[in-house]
Amino acid sequence: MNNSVNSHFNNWNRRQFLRWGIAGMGMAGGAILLRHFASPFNAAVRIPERETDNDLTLDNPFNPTAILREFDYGIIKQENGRKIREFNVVANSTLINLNSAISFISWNLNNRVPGPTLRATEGERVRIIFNNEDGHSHTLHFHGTHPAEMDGVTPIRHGKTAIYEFEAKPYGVHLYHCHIAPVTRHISKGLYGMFIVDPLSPRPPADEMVMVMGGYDINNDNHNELYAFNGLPNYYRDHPISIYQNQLIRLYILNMIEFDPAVTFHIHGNMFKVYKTGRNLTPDEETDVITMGTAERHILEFSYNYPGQFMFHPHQDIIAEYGCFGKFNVLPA
Ligand SMILES: [Cu+2]
Repeated sequence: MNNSVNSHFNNWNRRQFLRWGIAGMGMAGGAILLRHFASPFNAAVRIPERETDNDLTLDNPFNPTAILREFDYGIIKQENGRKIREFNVVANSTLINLNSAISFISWNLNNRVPGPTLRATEGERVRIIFNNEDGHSHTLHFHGTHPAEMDGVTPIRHGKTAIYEFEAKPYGVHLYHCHIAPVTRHISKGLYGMFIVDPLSPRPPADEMVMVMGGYDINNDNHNELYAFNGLPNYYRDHPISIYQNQLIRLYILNMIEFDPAVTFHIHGNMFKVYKTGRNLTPDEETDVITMGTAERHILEFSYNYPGQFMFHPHQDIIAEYGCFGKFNVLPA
């Protein structure tokens, strides 16, 4: 079992723990548990059991089904009476198998593409400890507001550590990525992830999931040859995402595709409400296709009234045909 799998199970246990509403088990994440426990609604959300993964034949260090609902809340520390939410992010190079024929040396964060979905609440002090174990210089540049010295554009060399610390604000869906030139290359190799800042009064309960759209320039010609949701091309085509009928889905979506100026996202058989950049608590519009330039991100909310399988994909269909394609498997309520 590698670390990403272990951390997945830790997160999964935490979620189960929340759902069951058992208090006082005493663990490092106690403060986190209490904060979420304060919401009376989470217990109402049902998440289908994960099917047994039969995809180990591809032998990848991460699993998009785990990435989908995995949130990294960090570790809570108290320093001089102040609460700090601390995250650890490590850059490295890892060979990943994009399909049965094509391997690719990714530059990644915490051994996965996309990197961990970091999550905090508005106004919290966050500290990101960034260790660069990769041979190239990298950085973590966050979107959202922060002081200039925390902007993550100063190269961090191999073997060095940087600490980024700032107040998480404003609430919404943000991102982080390496900002070393050429940025196209550092991003498309895999150095990016989502940064969710929750509003002080939580959003309603939902089956929450993350999708990050990425592109792979296999032959360094500044064009993408393959695309993916959450790291592996066509993964959710071959492993449809199980969701329950008539249950609210809250999808945090981010476009990190370089070289293509913009992509759309479309779901079949349904409409979704759009919360642009997650910066509102009421929807901005309702549609079934939304356009995002690189680094644009939104919250989409929907629920399926009919069971069965429904595709989702960008409506630049060539991008869907080269890997950015998946399905929801809607289970009867
Ligand atoms: Cu980099």
